Amino acid sequence: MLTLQFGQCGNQLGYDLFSKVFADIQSTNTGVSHGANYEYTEKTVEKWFDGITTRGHHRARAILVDTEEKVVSKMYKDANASWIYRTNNIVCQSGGGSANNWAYGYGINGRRLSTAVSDIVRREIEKLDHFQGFFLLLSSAGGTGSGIGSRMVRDLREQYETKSIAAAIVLPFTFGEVCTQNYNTVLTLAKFSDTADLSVLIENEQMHAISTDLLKNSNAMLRDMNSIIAENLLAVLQPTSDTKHNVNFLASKVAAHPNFRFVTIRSAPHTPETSLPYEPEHDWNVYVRHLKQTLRVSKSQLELTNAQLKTPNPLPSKTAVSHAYSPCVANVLVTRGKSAGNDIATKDFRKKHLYPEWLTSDSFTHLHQERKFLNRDKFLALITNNSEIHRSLDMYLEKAWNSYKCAAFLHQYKQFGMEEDDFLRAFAKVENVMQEYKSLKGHNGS
Ligand SMILES: Nc1nc2c(ncn2[C@@H]2O[C@H](COP(=O)(O)OP(=O)(O)OP(=O)(O)O)[C@@H](O)[C@H]2O)c(=O)[nH]1
Ligand SMILES: [Mg+2]
Repeated sequence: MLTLQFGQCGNQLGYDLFSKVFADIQSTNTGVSHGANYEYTEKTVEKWFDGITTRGHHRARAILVDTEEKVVSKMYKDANASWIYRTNNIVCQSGGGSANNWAYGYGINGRRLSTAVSDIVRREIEKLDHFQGFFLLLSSAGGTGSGIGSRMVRDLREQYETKSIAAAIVLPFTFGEVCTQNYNTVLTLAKFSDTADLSVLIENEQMHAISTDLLKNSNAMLRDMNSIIAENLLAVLQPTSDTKHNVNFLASKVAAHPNFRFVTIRSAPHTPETSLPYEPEHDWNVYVRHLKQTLRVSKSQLELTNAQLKTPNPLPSKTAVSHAYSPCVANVLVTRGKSAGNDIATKDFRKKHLYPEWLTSDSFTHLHQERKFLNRDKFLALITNNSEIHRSLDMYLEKAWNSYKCAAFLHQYKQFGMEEDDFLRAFAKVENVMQEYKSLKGHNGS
């Protein structure tokens, strides 16, 4: 796999991701034989790294793209790291950033840097016997990650028609950040929904809430949120017992339909470091049931509960209330840790009512890895492609449209070559995707 990190968020998150990959292969409490751990480590290294330097550092197979030096320069100068980035893979022409402006990133900085990025991509792929696909990391709110990221996803699609492209896109906090973030988000989502095979959408607000509510971190910083994001992504991407497991395989399982390519990841358990020794040993099914609950739809605004922010309940609910679940196009459950083979019951995720009638292929996949993930006894991630995402899409659309109606900030985009038609096409694209998700119905019409 080849990872491309764009802008401040993409680069910071990428750094934390590679650090976690390394921590995972360094972890000692693996729960499996030496041989099985060796195989896991080999596969991990093959996926994320590209050889070892003469000083014994693993080299990340990654390309770093930014328009400000400060973030990337911090990363390759980290002398304590046990892994490093290849300095030749850094594309950074200091130009003071892209001013939180997608058009500036896409049209000006993207045009300036795209050939350099494409050259490195070609060089990296030529070195590989088996290329597993691209993995792009960026935020949708700024100008560089969103704009250059969008330009590169378009270019990669043109240059590598049959290769898989997956992305992790960080969505901004809904309040208190920059005013152009909603335009940038809509423009980014429009491009990725057309060109990437699979986009994992990550809500910063949700990550912040997990950090404060579940991990009891009263002063959650970006680094803390990145730690949760990186764990979620790795829980999905690290090797499992299925030998086909790679980006291409995941995309074919969870985002096979071209109208539904946005997914989210739910995971469990999340426990504060200090209470880990006292954490009760739940069996697998407590967590599986908990993850299923994260698919519940609240019936009214008043009943709004967010199962992702609760600790798993070891007892099944006794109340007779029948909950509605958001219709899903596909779900992939990844379980990591020791199991007795038949002690993970996944029938709840196979229930017909979760999936639309028109689906012909199998919409649920369970992947397992006996080796413990980051020293945890059990860790589960659900990668879900479901209707609930329409709420976030709708919110960004509405906010962007409200600004657009009064022509707010449009001149800043027109100045870099964007026209009203470009905006309208992006609005129409995302509106369409949002409506498709909103109108999904489960088997019995729920
Ligand atoms: N989760 C997370 N979000 C981040 C991080 N850094 C920035 N963000 C979010 O990303 C958005 C801002 O985008 P940046 O990535 O800083 O922007 P950029 O791509 O560098 O673009 P310009 O600075 O405009 O050139 C905001 O929504 C931030 O909350 C990070 O390390 N982690
Ligand atoms: Mg920046």
